[in-house]
Amino acid sequence: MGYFEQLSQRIEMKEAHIGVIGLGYVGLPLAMEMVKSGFSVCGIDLNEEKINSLRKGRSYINDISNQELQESLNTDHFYPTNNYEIVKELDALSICVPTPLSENQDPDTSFITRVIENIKPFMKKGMLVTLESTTYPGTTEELILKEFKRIGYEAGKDIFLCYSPERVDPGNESFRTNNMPKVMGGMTENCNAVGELLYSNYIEHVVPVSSPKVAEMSKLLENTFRSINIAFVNEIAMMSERMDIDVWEVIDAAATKPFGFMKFQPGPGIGGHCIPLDPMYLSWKAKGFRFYSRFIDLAQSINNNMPDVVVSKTSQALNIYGKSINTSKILILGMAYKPNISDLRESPGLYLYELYKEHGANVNYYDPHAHSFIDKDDNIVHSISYSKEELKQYDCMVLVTNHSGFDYDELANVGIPIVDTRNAFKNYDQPHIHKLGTASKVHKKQHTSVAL
Ligand code: SAJ
Repeated sequence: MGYFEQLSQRIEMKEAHIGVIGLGYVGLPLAMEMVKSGFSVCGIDLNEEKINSLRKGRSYINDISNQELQESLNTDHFYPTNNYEIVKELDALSICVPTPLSENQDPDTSFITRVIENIKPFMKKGMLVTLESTTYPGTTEELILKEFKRIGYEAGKDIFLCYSPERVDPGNESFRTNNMPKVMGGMTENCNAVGELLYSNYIEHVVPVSSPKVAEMSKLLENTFRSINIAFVNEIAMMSERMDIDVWEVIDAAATKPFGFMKFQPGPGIGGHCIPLDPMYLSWKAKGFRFYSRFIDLAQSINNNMPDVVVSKTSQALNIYGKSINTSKILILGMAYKPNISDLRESPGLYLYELYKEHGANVNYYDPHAHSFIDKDDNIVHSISYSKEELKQYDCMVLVTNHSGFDYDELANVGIPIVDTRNAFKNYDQPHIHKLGTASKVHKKQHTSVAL
């Protein structure tokens, strides 16, 4: 019996021992689904704090409760460790490590290459290895297959190699790891078959494609699509403001079209660990084929320029009251990169904080979820404690993240200028509220008087 048949049988009998490398917001939920489907799972992460926390039944991932984690530990089917030697006992590995950008905005695949170096000494023939980290087309072949060939393994014969992009959307109650369709691209048909055989035990819908490259490219298309459309609607917002049209009303009207349109909304820029980064992986790789994606680069420049657009809008709003950003007291409302979460990664609020400071403002922020951050001078900045009296001391408030927990009625009635980058104050049509994508009313009146 060949390795393919052996591994397939161990999977069918649920005797296969699976490893998940990287126990973050992707790896830990995946490991829990594997345990729930009856497999014995080893969670590998070099961060000892994470391993100790997991062993004590304490989850550090919002989507995994302590109870769910403890239930997995109680089954004796989940074993967290930071020791790669365990790979010798395993039949399959899923790699879920970060793929950030380097200082000069190039892909940083060092986490992937470090995993491959760590597992190579303990690999054995007949294993399935699946990479899940978002990355550029060609990564699985160039960084993993090449290394396996070096130790004499042939894909589809004595090693099975797939790419299956993660689609975890933290906090999304409707689409979780088990019911999110999962694209799977194997190096060979055998690789695809055994990858699909394993994953279909804990993922409801596995979508096989012809190669890892197709799977890698599909994930980047998903997120580059978002980045470009967000940039486009940001440009429409700036255009509408110039033309004295309310972009939010325009978008709501366009969104009544039941087909052929998808609603995106302007904002102060894009944050998170996916949308700002993933398109750069694609444009970087394409350049190696002498293909320069103007769409991706243009979208990146528009989105990355949105904090400057908001600063300019703030300057206009203060100017109406004879003030400038310099020496003004500015309060940023919401620092997390999207509503009702605490995640600050790449958040536009962080860039705005630094820009207002550079323009001489005295800046604070209030965010009920994100309690503090480290600014670019390595100072810890804490969210202010909130009170209506406290708000009156500010010259301007800037709504950056529309958390549902904000009291918009109270904020609107403080009476100081508000720059609203999310249409959070859509029900308030007062002149002191200056919405991104609409001309400032008081400003427009002055403009008309000049015309007379
Ligand atoms: N944003 C806008 N306007 C929009 C949509 C988003 O300015 O119309 C901004 C957000 O404020 C945020 C950034 O873009 O700062 C990213 O927002 P996002 O809604 O794309 O949220 P993410 O970063 O959590 O993206 C993830 C992605 N999921 C995966 O990669 C597995 C993305 O593919 C999902 O579409 C997205 O979640 C989602 O829909 O929630």
